[in-house]
Amino acid sequence: MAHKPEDDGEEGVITKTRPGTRRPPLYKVLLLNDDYTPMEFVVHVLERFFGINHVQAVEIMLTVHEKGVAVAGVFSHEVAETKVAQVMDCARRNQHPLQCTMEKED
Ligand code: TYC
Repeated sequence: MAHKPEDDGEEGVITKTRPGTRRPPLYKVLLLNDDYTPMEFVVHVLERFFGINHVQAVEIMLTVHEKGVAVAGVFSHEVAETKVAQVMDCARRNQHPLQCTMEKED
């Protein structure tokens, strides 16, 4: 299509982020360290409830073990709440003190 010299010819390309179009906030699901929960149990939880492969699950578990906390995943409020409940219920049923919380992303 013909266009003036100052026109870039990029017609119909939407670049504006519309004011008032807000994405829902995301929540980090965090695993906390403790001295008693077995490492293999934490790895199992990461695989089962977060769909994380074994190698990455070991990596995340070791990060929690060394740093005190790590992110298991980022989800909508409802999904994050479900993950926390599933982890806490599984830990309680197996009598491990593992703690899982959620935190709004900045
Ligand atoms: N610190 C625990 C141990 O030495 C292992 C552990 C890792 C516990 C991660 C909790 O979220 C956790 N057995």
